Amino acid sequence: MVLSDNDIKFYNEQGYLLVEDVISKDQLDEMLSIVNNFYEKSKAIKNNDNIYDLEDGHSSTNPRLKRIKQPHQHTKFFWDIIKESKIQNILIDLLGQDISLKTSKLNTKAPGGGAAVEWHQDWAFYPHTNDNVLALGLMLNDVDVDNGPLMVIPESHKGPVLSHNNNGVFCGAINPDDKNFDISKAITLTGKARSMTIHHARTLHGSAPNNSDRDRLMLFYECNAADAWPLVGVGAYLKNGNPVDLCTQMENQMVCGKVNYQPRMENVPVVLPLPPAQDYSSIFTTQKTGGAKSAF
Ligand SMILES: O=C(O)CCC(=O)C(=O)O
Repeated sequence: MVLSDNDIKFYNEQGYLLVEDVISKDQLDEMLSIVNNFYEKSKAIKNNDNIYDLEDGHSSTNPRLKRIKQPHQHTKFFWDIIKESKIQNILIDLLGQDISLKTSKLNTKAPGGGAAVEWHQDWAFYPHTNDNVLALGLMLNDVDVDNGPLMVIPESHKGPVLSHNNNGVFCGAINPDDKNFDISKAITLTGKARSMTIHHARTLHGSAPNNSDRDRLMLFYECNAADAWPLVGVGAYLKNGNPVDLCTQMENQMVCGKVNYQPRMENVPVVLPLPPAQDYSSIFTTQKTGGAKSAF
């Protein structure tokens, strides 16, 4: 075990946790060098594609990125690091022995106003048969109050799933005026590079624009117990064109243990993320084209 009993109790009660020194300094250096290469390559890109979400003002001389999508699929290091650091054992402590990785994303939040992520519950994007589902946020640089840290509402994972719809479409964010949303309860998760946040899929969270002069590099891994099956595949999470491809995808995304074809059904609140917003290719475009009301 990597987490203490108190850590696990805290996570279960509060719906989030912060852990320090999750990867080594050498691993961080290696990651930053790979990230640097992504930035270099982005100089040739003019529009969002299957790797990059660009920030306003992006250019070949001043690369500004919102996100590098699914880095573990482009660079093996981002997959191997899960096993070669404390990450896998942290996941085992929280999710059990059979664990699947749904997706990864490096939210780079550019300096000088890089995009906010409006308040939401990941669960609203991908309800599962049970809620043994979480997201890890590994900090690749220091995250403080100025560069748009992740904020969470403690215990919100035990509360309702708030509406993430606007004008009849799934807009990927709650309405900040929702009576079940109390921003005064928000906790800000700051930390040194190599720290990692963990939040339950139903925990309300969001982050403000980055008004500092530094990026905010947080690498998110979204994982679930293998017996938690997604109910509706939001594009990036379930690409089941046919049953053979579905099984291959499920095998390929196992962090450890075995695929489980017997979903554990629990009495969890579910609203499907449908109908989709006009551009549902990422959370940023979903929130923008779905007309999400900003809390920031
Ligand atoms: O980058 C952040 O601060 C939050 C990311 C997030 O919640 C998401 O991408 O779903």
